[in-house]
Amino acid sequence: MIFLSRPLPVLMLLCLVWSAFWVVPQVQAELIINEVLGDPNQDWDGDGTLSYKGDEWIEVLNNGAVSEDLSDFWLRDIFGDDLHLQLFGTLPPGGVAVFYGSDAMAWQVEQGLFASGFSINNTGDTLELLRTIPNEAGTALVMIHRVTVNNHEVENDRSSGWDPETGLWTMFDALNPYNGGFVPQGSDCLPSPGEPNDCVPLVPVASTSWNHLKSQYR
Ligand SMILES: [Ca+2]
Ligand SMILES: [Ca+2]
Ligand SMILES: [Ca+2]
Repeated sequence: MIFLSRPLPVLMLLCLVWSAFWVVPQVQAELIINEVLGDPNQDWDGDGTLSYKGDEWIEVLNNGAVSEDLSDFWLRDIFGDDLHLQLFGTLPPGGVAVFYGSDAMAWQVEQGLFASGFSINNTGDTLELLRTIPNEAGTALVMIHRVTVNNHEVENDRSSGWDPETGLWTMFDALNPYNGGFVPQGSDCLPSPGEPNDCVPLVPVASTSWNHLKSQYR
């Protein structure tokens, strides 16, 4: 695979082409950024340790009618020109896939880049999904979807994403409820990495009355 055998020149070329195309308007996206968690407070990637870089995650959704080869897609934030991750795998129509900061760090190391992960700023950030498009010069990178997360969305274990019921960008704050006045408001739903954004509430531990508790020990 050319990309792996000569990673840096190809990456540099893609960055150059990207910089030339940065004003290309957003096109109709079939793959979209579906959910983002930028301030992890638990081991979301399951590697046994909590990492402020490795446990960030970004989920994508295939809104189209055909399977997508995810290696044509890239993620980055708007601070700096670096691409943070070339996606991998395939995604059927309606499917979702989650990518962790640790995936980005592994890819960055493979490319000889600094392992910054997704670098989702905890005071808010804008994230972009790009697609490799063949053209006469070879390939170009086109930005196909962009989302912005605000300061109150990027707090411990809050995620935000598209509500499939309303089609609106919402916040999944069941692990860290938000009662402030900024939008999006909280939904009391759980983050759902790798799953559709259907609302799953936090189930409270079963409670009992004091009289019922006393009756158990008489
Ligand atoms: Ca982890
Ligand atoms: Ca962060
Ligand atoms: Ca989800």
